[in-house]
Amino acid sequence: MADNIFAKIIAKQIPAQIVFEDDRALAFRDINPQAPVHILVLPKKAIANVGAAVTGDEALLGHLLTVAAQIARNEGIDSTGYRLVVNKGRDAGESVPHLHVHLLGGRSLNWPPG
Ligand code: DGP
Repeated sequence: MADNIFAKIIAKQIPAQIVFEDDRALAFRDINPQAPVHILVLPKKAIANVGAAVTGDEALLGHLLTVAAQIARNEGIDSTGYRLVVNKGRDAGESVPHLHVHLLGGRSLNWPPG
């Protein structure tokens, strides 16, 4: 198992506010929310970042988006809108080496991002 904080959350070794789980994905509230709704959607498979995804991961990557959309409906932000963000590497501010999709909503979000 990869030794990072998200791998430990997936393994239930450390707690998180989980909002969704199935055999392929886990979603939980971000510890440092940047919006009223800020949820991270992860594959259970250890993929370090989007650049490390390989042929065969396509369905899993698509699953993360449909899970995020379902969570947005559950959170009541589908009609007002939301943003999905995947940070990759230093310039994007990626801080945890396990692929994760940020689901942000519940307020008006600036564009372009900083
Ligand atoms: P990124 O910068 O894209 O790698 O985003 C990592 C996010 O993970 C950041 O918004 C804070 C969140 N985070 C880091 N450690 C923890 C943790 O232990 N628990 C939870 N729930 N979120 C965490």
